[in-house]
This record gives sequence, C-alpha cells and structure tokens, in this order.
Amino acid sequence: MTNGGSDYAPDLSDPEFAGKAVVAVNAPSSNSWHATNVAKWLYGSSTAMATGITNVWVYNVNSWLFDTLNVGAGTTLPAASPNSLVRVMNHSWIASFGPGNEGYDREAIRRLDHQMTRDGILAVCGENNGGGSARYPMMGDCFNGLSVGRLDLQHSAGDTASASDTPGRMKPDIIAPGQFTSFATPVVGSAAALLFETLRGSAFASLSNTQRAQITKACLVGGADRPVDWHNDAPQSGASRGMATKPLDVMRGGGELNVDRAHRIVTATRVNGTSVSTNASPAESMGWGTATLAANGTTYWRFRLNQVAPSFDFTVVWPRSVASNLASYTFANMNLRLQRSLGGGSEFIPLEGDGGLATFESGNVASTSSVDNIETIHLVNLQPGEYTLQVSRADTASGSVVAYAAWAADPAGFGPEGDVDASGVVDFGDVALALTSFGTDDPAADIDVNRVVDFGDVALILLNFG
Ligand SMILES: [Ca+2]
Ligand SMILES: [Ca+2]
Ligand SMILES: [Ca+2]
Repeated sequence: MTNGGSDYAPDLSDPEFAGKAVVAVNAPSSNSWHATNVAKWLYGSSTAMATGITNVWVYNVNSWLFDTLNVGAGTTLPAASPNSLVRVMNHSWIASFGPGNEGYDREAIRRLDHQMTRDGILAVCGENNGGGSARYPMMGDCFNGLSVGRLDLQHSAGDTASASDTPGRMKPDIIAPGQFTSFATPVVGSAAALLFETLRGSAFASLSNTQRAQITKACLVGGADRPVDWHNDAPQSGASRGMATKPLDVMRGGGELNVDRAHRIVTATRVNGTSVSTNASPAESMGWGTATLAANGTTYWRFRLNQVAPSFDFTVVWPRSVASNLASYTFANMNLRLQRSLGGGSEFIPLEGDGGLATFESGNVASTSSVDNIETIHLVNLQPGEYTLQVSRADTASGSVVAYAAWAADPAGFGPEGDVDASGVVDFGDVALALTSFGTDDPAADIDVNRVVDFGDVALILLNFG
C-alpha cells in the first residue's frame, strides 16, 4: 500500500519482483517510484530482508479506507483479507480526516486494530518525515501494530492526540534505517515477515496467527538496540530512581530494529509467566513467553545472573480488544517491576530509589504508564543475583488479557554458576573472592541466594570447579 491516487502500484518490470504474484486490487492502477521502492524494501528479491515473499496485494489508500477497512460503514466489519495467509500489512502513508472529523480517524484505527487481531496480521505504519514534524493519526496511532520512525530520528514523534482512543500513548514504537519513513516502515515489515516465517514452523504449531502477530511485535521491540542515548525518562537519583512512567524513548520508541536479535529471541526457549513467583523457572539470557492475566492479576518471570549483565531488557506488549460492533474497546493496564529476589522468588528486595544504587548503574526497574500497551525495563550493568520480573494488571476490566513478553540480556551475565570473578571458569580466584566477602551480603558471591556469603557458596564453587 502506498500514497493515494491511481499510481499506487510497484513497477513489476523491475527484476526484484520477478516470479512474485503482485495484485493491484483497485482499478485503475499505475506505477509510482514511491510504490516501487516501498515494495523493494518489503519484498524485493535483493533489497528486502524477506526476499521469499511471493504473494502481495497492493491498494489505493482511499479505496482501502472506504472499500476494505469500511470506514463510515457503521457496524460493517473490515473486509476479509484477499488470502488467509496474509500476515503483514504495510502503511507507507500518513493522513487525517482533519479537524472536526477526528471521529473518522479514531474509527479507522479501531477498525485496523480489530482487523489485526481478527485476521492474525501485524500492521507497520509510518510516522511523518522530518524532526519535530506533526504527527498524523492514521495509521500510526494503532494499538496492535507498530508505528515506525527513522534511524536518523528525522520523523514525527510524541503522544497520540487527545482525540485518539486512549490519548497520550507514545509513538513511534520502533525505528529503522530508511531515507524516508516510507522506506523505514517496510524494513520493519520485512523483518516481521521473517519472524512470521519462523513462527509458522512446527515448533510453534500450537499458536494462533493472532498470537504470532503479537509475539512478532514483542520480539521486534524487545530485541531492538537501545544505545546509550536511549532512555524512558526514569529518574536516575532520588526516591524515584529507576521508576519510569513512560515506557519508551521519546524519539527512538522501543529502539533500533535489530532483526538478528529479534530472531534469536523468538528461536530461544519459550518461558511463560507464572502466577506463583516461586514457580517461575529461571529464564535464559534471551527468550519470549506469554501469560494470561485476569483483572488485577500478576505473573512472574525469574532470572539468575551469575555475573554482571552489561544490559538487561524486558518488554511486554498486549493488544486492545475492539468490540465486534466497533463501538467500544477493552484495554488492560499492565505494569512491570523488577526486584531482587531471594530463595527462588520467596522474598523480594525492591530496587526503586536508593535500594537499587548498588544493583544497577542506570535505567529503570519499574515501567508504569497508565495509557500505553507496552512497558519496558532497560538496565545497564545489572549486578549478579536472582531477580524476579513482575507483570501486573492495574485495571479491573473484566476478562483475561494475554501479555506477550520478550527479553534480551547480555549473555555475559549468564556464565558458569560459581564464576564469581567472571574469568570464564570456576577456579581458585572464585574461592578467594568468596572468602574475601565471607559473611557479607555481596550478591556476586552469594551463589545460593540466601543473602549471606557463607559455606554454602564456597561449596557450590567447589561443586562447579573447573
Ligand atoms: Ca501500564
Ligand atoms: Ca573464575
Ligand atoms: Ca549464600
């Protein structure tokens, strides 16, 4: 899909599209440079990441809005996809019905979110071009897809407008390379197609396409690069240290697309959240999982760092549910909190404020937006120890909601148990360090996590020796 007008189709004489079935849905259609380049980044055989995409349907924006999405058609739902195998929808355009007509903008977004969960699709939607430029509600205001900005930060960014469903949500969700947002957006779409391809493998046979779409979203955002400039505005000193009330970086969203890490996450071991903290099994350095939360429900993941992790990132996303008459929607408010834990998750040590000073160098341990449907923990230099990650619902809306989580911690924190000095091997240096901190609560040497360095820890070092 590309700009309005009849010139919305890619030039199929380009060898990048050889052998691909590209259907221009609306008549008349003609080619455009814009559409051709969007198509190259999305499914071109040499430019795109997902070179193997073979079946594509392209639309004129106006026709798609009124004849497919069915904006203005009351309770008539969006039309079915041209093929049930369609998984990615690319929107390299921006628009608004304008002042006084915000209801149509809202309706279009509501319909798109409904379509995504109904049909198991992930929509990628471009932001406006230009740093400081105005945001447009369509289609970047969506809840269930991804809004995309540019790696060079020359894109619109900010909160969804007061006229949107649930105002104040942060956009964009992710940034990617591209000369224009129109070309950055299909880069994310192509990455999404790669993850969908993985998720349709036999190991994932039990998943629905709607689940696959949200797992893809979680892995793309959860696997994104968060460079040193990335921050979600959590105070870094004082009583509120580490407490973020906005989940994303204002300009970078969830971060810079890293398809390799996203793929590593989705192919790592799935670990689901569990409602009893002591039942949470330790997760590996990368992975994903789900949890179903009732109103006011809580679920837990557990992590065991044997060494310092230079980075630790945990992201959770969840979709809104649009009523089948499109007149309303239900929307959970999930929050994240990371605490140090002891004894396999039976006791917690809060890390907010000064309590976290010795535990992490910078970042956030709580993510508690009241409006977004994404929350993010991002930490630099998290010290060894046991941690419990809590996802809780702060709303009382009826019905259960699935949380889709993805995490990526630096594997340096997941070396051998007992390697207290992080030399890569359990040796006499570790025994020496444990004896040096004997009797203290130094978590680096408290291997059995009972809050004191004692003979139990030395015994574990000897057990793991060599
Ligand atoms: Ca929240
Ligand atoms: Ca060692
Ligand atoms: Ca101990």
